[in-house]
Formats: sequence, C-alpha cells, structure tokens
Amino acid sequence: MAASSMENRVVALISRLHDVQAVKFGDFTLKSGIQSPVYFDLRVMISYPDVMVEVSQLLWEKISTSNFKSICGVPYTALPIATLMSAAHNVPMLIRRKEAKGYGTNKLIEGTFSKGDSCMIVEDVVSSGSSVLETAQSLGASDIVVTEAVVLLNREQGGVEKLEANGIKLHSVFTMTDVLDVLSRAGKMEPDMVIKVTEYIATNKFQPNKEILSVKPKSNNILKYSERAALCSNGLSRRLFTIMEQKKTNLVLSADVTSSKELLQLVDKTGPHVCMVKTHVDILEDFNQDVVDSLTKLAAKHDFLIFEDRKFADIGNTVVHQYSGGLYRISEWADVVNAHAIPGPGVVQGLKKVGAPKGRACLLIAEMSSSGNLATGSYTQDTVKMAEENKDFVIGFICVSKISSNPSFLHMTPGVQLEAGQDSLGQQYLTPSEVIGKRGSDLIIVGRGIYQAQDPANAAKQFQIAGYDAYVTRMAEAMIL
Ligand code: S5P
Repeated sequence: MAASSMENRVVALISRLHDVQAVKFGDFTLKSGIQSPVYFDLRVMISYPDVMVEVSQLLWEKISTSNFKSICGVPYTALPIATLMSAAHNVPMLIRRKEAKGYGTNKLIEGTFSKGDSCMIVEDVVSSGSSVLETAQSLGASDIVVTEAVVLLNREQGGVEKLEANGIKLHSVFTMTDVLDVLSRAGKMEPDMVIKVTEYIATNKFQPNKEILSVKPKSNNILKYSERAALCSNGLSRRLFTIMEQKKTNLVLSADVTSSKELLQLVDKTGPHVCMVKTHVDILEDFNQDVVDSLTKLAAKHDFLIFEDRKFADIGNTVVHQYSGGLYRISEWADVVNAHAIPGPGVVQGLKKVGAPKGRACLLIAEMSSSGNLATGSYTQDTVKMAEENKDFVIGFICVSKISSNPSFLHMTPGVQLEAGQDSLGQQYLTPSEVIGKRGSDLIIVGRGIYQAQDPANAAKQFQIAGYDAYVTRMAEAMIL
C-alpha cells in the first residue's frame, strides 16, 4: 500500500469518526480525573459497519510485515475489530478474560494456543498503555509472548514509551495530533477549540519521568513559532511568528532616535537582525511622509513589521482620530500599535474600527518595565481578559513576563540590556535570557542597548543571538521537563 493512499484513507477515517461522533469537542472529565477538551468514544463505531471494516483493514496494514501466530483484542471495542481482522486474514484469535471464571477450567485466556506462541494485541485507544500492558501480562502468564501491539489512536500520553520499556513495540494508525490536524484543516473545529486542544496535547504529552504533567499549561514554551503561527487568527501575528522563525530572531529594535536620517540608517543597518522595528514618530524633529515611505521600503527589504509605540489611552472616539489622522496618520503605515487598557474596551474598539479593515493589529500594555508602575496584579489580569475578548485585533501584550497561556498571543518585553540594571529615570533592565528563558516572554524590545552602541549592527546581532538562544534553550528544557 502506497504511503500517500494510506494517508488519504486515514484522513477520511478521522473525518468520518468525527461525523459519527466518535470524536467530540467540549469540556470532559476523563477517567483519570483530567479535564479534557476532546473526548473519544470509539465504541460507537460498532454501529457503522463500514467504519469497522476500514479500521480493521488499516490496523492490519500497520502490522502486515510483523510475525505473530494469533491476535488478541483488548475488551470491549477492540474485540469485534480483532474478530474482523482474524476472519479477513485467517489468523486465530485469543480472548483475555477480565477475571477468571472461578469455575470449570478457570482460564484467563480463551482460545487454542501453545507455550511460546506469539500474539499481537489489538486496541482501539492507547493513553498510558496500561490496558495493553495488563493484557500482555495475562497472556504472558500463559506463556504467550507479546512483543508488538497495534492501536487505532495513540493519545500520545506515554503509551509508546511505557510499552517499549516493557519490551512491546506499539504501532498506531494515527495520533491525537493527527486528529487535530485533520479536523482543524477540514474546518470542523472552531479556532478557539484548536487552541484549547493544542494546549491540551502539549500539556499532557508524555515527557520522560512524568506520566502526565500536573503543572499549568506551558504551551507557549513547548510550541515552536511556526506552530504558534498556525494558531493565530490575526494575519499579522501569523506573519510575525513566521518572520521570527525564518530570520531566527525575536528582537524588536526600539528606534528611539530623533532625526529621520539617523532613524533610516539605523534601521537599514540592523534590519537583518530584527523581526520588528518600533518607532516613536512623535520624537522625530523632522517627521514627514517620506520618512514613513522609506521605512516601509526598508520593512519590505529586510522583512520586518513596523510597530508605532503610540500607547493610546483615550476614549474610543478620540483614538479613532489619533490613529487615523493628525500629522502622523499612523494607521496608514504602522502594522502594529499599542494601547493602555485604562480607558476600558472602548480604546480597543476605536482602534479596531480604523485598523481592522486595513489588516492592522494592536498590543495591550499589561505590564511596564519602569519602577513603581501601576500596571500590576488585577490590572494586568483584566488587561489579559480584554485581549481575550478582542483576539481578532489584539495580538498580544507589552509585559515583563508571560501572562497568558494562549499560544497565539505575543509577549513583548521592553527594558532589555545584555546586563541587568537601571537608568537614572526608573527604567529597569533585564537580560534576554531572563526575559525569554525564565519569564517566558516571546520578544525582546531593545533601544539604547543597540542605538547607543558603537556598532549598532553588531549590537543588534548580539541581542539577536542572545534572544534566540534563550528561546531555543527554553524549548529544549520544556521538552525534557
Ligand atoms: O513598559 C514599557 C513599555 C515600553 S513600550 N517600557 C518601555 O521601556 N517601553 C518602550 O521601550 C520605551 O518607550 C522605549 O521606547 C523602549 C525601551 O528603550 P530602552 O532604550 O530602555 O531599551
């Protein structure tokens, strides 16, 4: 069987399982007590003979090159599946009783076998691998050898590893990640649910020495930029994550210089090292339309986004004019702007009214880097809520640590230098490894550390390396947690 046609059949089967409600999305409490946004009830397959036949054929194809004398389905759903496989391929079947009868032969294994026979275990779903292992142990007690098992769905929760540690190789037709891929691509899941299930998979994925993670979701730490890009509903955050991965940089240049010539020179020199350039156009002594035209050309040349750090903080109606009009006409050229949450959701609605039709996006200032600032505690939490409620336009936060586990949100942190410290006006500096590695932020915003350096291009490169290294290390550490 050619791999691609098998793949197509698996895709079709996953869709069909969803149609017959063998896969459901919502809020479920699993047998283990874990809350899950996805639930598999594969037992319903028995009502759909075509599904049963396809499942048994796909399972068979997974083990067509393996050697075994008999097959044994784990009760209950896998029993009729094993029966179909047995009948179609003329392979004897064994049945493992859950308890010995207590009378007659008192056997645990039904069927004819000899000592040393090899048996393939068949199962519908494997999570931790315990039911397959119990079945293998019962068969083993009757001197039947189990070295392989085949399962329709691998929930990726340690089954493969647990069975391997017990000398059993597990073959699976598809994984939970495949289910997510197929159903999200087919538009059978709401974007919110895709995020929830992705988080769930990442959080509950088996990791050595921890069967199930009991810690809070760490999905931003585990998912790559490209994986997070796929979860964003706003095109700009998707683009930013993609640039970050392609250019290997999580550096935002804060180009806080006061002449346009200096600004454009700085941006051209540092462009290869950054994914975004942040401006304060109102500090330019010689602002004119040419500056933003040139800046836009540099953005295309070096592939970065433009972020005007305007920090809107007024009622919706006022920010509409501040954003679209005045001297700077910010909405005409800035991909991203930011806003304080202090006025309430009206500020976001005003910005969205102007920015959304132009494909723009906004960041909310949930925390600040300056000492004694008031953006802390419940203010920060309420800002996160405001972002959640406007996810199509708000793509993340200005913050000093990870404040949301939603992997589509960007966390951008100012106050970064290669050495921790303070300036004379209350700015507090952290290092890239502290910000990205320990505090779980996504992007570092660096101003004076770059434009006041003797060689800004080289300084930008150092920050690029430090920031990206911290991200790579964080990912590696999250994997082995
Ligand atoms: O809390 C904040 C928010 C922002 S956007 N603290 C900040 O420093 N910023 C901005 O980041 C600030 O306006 C400046 O443009 C940049 C930090 O510059 P640096 O020279 O201290 O790196």
